[in-house]
Amino acid sequence: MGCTGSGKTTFINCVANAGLEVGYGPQSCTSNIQTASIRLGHANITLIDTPGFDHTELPQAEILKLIATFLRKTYSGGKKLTGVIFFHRIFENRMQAGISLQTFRLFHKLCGDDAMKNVTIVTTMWDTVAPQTGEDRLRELQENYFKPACDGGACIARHHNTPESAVRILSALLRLPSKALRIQDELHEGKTIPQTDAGYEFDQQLQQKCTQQQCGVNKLKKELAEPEQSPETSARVDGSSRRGPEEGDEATGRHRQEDVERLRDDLQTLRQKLQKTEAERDKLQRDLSQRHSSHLQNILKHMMNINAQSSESPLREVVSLVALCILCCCSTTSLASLAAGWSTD
Ligand SMILES: Nc1nc2c(ncn2[C@@H]2O[C@H](COP(=O)(O)OP(=O)(O)OP(=O)(O)O)[C@@H](O)[C@H]2O)c(=O)[nH]1
Ligand SMILES: [Mg+2]
Repeated sequence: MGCTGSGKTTFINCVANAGLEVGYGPQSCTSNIQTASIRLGHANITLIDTPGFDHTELPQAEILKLIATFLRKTYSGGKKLTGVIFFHRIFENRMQAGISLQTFRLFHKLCGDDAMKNVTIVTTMWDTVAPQTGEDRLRELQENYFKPACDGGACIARHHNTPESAVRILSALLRLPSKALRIQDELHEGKTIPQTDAGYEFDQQLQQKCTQQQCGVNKLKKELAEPEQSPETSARVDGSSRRGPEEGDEATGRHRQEDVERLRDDLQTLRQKLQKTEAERDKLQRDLSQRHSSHLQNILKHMMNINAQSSESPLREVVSLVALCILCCCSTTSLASLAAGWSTD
């Protein structure tokens, strides 16, 4: 697992000669779970490739659902994982690493603390950085971002994009007893995906993104309301006003005209940014609202089940009252979705 473009599929191809499609552009490549088999010593191994958590086309919720569903099925089929690999590109600067690390938090919740011993964080793309830069980044990752996972037993390994290096990483994992991931246990217990630790983490990240988008929108709106003069413009405008009459009205007029055109372009760019940010925010809010509706639907269904099974009238009354309270707390949107959900049952 890992971010898009971190080298997941390339790793599998490298060791299994599987010929799976790898990406070469900015778009995500793998959109479904795919597997490849190899034999290492006496062990038959199935390598499972997943789409990146930050897929460029598919929503993150969809990726989480895809992976969780796959893991639930393998668990029900009596198969546990021997190892889980998280891929991270060593060249990532702090900002790119930010996205990777959000992804890693989700990955950590999905695996759970108990499975950390079966986790290897594989750093890729060592050939694209100067050796010292790579070493510095690795140290920073070990001491900060991946520290909780390493303290819990996870290992960090370097992959040099060769079959030998991939075999070394897999062989180390093969020595471990297989283990169920946290999300597998949770789903087996009957939780829905949003009720799992990974689902909760995903919800938190979604809300955080929504708040950030809202701040961005507010900032852009403010900038549009009071277009700020850049220092360059101010200097030019000030310079124009200080110029003596000897430079003539024509030059001053031309400079002013240029300033006005530049400001108009800036405004146009800001408006486009605002539209894009608002669209992203609306999408996030829709996602959130849908998730909350499905949470509430689950709670209500559960309560109705209790109600149907309970023969004691005081309990039935309490359950009905709580269900009514939940309904009252719902927003209109949630109610609409709830109604839609009920009517399909
Ligand atoms: N230079 C270099 N390129 C690499 C390395 N590993 C992978 N790549 C390149 O990185 C690009 C992305 O690799 P993929 O294997 O498709 O990445 P992925 O993680 O499967 O990406 P998604 O399928 O989009 O989630 C490809 O062009 C690979 O050739 C590496 O170690 N060094
Ligand atoms: Mg891939």
